Amino acid sequence: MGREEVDAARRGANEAEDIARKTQNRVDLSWAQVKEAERVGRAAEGAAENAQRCQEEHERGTGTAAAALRRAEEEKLAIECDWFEGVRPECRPSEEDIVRMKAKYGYNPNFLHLAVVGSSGGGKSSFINAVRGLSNDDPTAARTGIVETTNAVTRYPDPRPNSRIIWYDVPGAGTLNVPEWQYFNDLGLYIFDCIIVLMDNRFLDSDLAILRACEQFSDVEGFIVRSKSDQHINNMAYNRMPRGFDLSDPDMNNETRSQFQQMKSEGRRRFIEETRQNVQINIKSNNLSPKKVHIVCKDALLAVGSNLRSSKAIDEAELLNDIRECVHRRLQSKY
Ligand SMILES: Nc1nc2c(ncn2[C@@H]2O[C@H](COP(=O)(O)OP(=O)(O)OP(=O)(O)O)[C@@H](O)[C@H]2O)c(=O)[nH]1
Ligand SMILES: [Mg+2]
Repeated sequence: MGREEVDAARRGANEAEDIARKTQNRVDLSWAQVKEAERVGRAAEGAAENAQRCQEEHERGTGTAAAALRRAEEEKLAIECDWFEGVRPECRPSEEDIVRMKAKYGYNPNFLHLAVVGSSGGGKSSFINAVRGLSNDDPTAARTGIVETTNAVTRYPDPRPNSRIIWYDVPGAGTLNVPEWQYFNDLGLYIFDCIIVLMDNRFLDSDLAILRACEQFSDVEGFIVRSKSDQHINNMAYNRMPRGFDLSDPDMNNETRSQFQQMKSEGRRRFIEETRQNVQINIKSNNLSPKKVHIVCKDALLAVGSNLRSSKAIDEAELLNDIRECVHRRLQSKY
């Protein structure tokens, strides 16, 4: 082989080597690219699976959250409806609350505990005096009058021998500045055996809230009593008399006197009818169970309780009897 031919063969071999190297490089590169692509592919698949899982979890989570939100909204709506209809959420006292309140009020398991509630000046203290057989001026009586506002729950054991009743004079919601629907729970009225709601002119929101609570707490028996019947009947009669009529006139002639008596019996009939009607309307519109109203005045209560007759009496005998029956029933259930 000539020199030129050797050089050409060498150049050819170099070129071939060069091409082979470049090809090998490309092959290496493609292989690496394939591997990288595979890795990226696997990572992408993993990410896709993750994304799918997340999506599903998210959907499940969103579904659960949406259902919980729907339920919460329904409950809120129901509570709001109840609220506007006057039904407040029922909150039950704990065992500790009951123990604390019983200790506070000197609860004695061998006795019955009867509370009298109602508006300020409605006649609560006078009522308690009368049912305990005391007139308002008795030295052991609860203090009464326009300036003698009872502003703390006060305990009055019944002074009659063998009586197992303890009376409690409970200040009105307005006196204590307690919201009417918290009044029952805040004052621990759930510990009483019986609650007498004494209304003077009309039901207060707190009276209705207490009657409602008595229905929820089946252990507490509620009574509705309208007080001061003598005063209301007198006022009705007075308003129907001719102008210038003066009840305290010592020179009043017999005709005027008998006209006033006639107005009083007419007023008494209307007062009883209107009171019974109004109470039933209030009970119905507040979704309370039917309940009778006892119409009383302090003088007739005191007289009837002492087995005396009273021309002012309306429901006093029936009320005292109903209270006696309630006491009897409760004492029997205790033993
Ligand atoms: N005519 C008449 N007056 C009554 C009757 N009951 C109470 N009163 C009078 O009404 C006023 C208020 O009576 P109280 O017994 O002090 O009323 P209360 O609900 O205890 O009043 P507070 O403790 O201030 O909330 C007093 O002047 C009583 O004499 C009643 O049946 N007939
Ligand atoms: Mg009082």
